[in-house]
Amino acid sequence: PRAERTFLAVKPDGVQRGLVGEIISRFEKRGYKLGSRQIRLVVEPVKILIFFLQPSKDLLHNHYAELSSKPFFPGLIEYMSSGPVFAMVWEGTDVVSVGRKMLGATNPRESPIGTIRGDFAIDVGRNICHGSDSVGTAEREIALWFTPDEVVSYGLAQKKWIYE
Ligand code: YYY
Ligand code: MG
Repeated sequence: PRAERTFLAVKPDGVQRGLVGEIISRFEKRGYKLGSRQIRLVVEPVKILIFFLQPSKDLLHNHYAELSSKPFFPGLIEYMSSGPVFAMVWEGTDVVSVGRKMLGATNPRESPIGTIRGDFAIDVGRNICHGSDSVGTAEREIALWFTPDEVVSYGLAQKKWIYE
């Protein structure tokens, strides 16, 4: 077991459907630690809220680079750039793989009940959340979405009650 970080994002449909709190809550209750402080708000002209980012198509092309030849890629970029995304860094033991299990399968209809996608989504192109698929991908995605000063380092008071 390793202490590691992952990049999670509530996609535009998850934001519009009011699922940000639900998704944060599941990771919080599990015992994981939120590591992102704030991100640049690039939704013009409103400069209101931290944690929100309407990703540019450039950012999304980079983020999903390995999928660029897939038939669903153009639709994926349209969908992901259609509104603000709630982007986060979470930290904890095996958070990349456990986080993926908490999200569920890519296709929500094949995702077990009890997972975020299995509980709240139906179509693969509206699967409400993103989670890095490996430790290496996570570090790449964190560096892509955040600057180093946007990631906080602090001790979690409940740590000794969660980890043995
Ligand atoms: O990591 P994960 O999000 O579970 O799946 P990926 O294979 O990385 O695909 C990224 C993203 O692309 C997926 O969350 C939805 C979309 N997508 C799609 O629209 N149709 C597919 N057949 C496969 C993926
Ligand atoms: Mg993926």
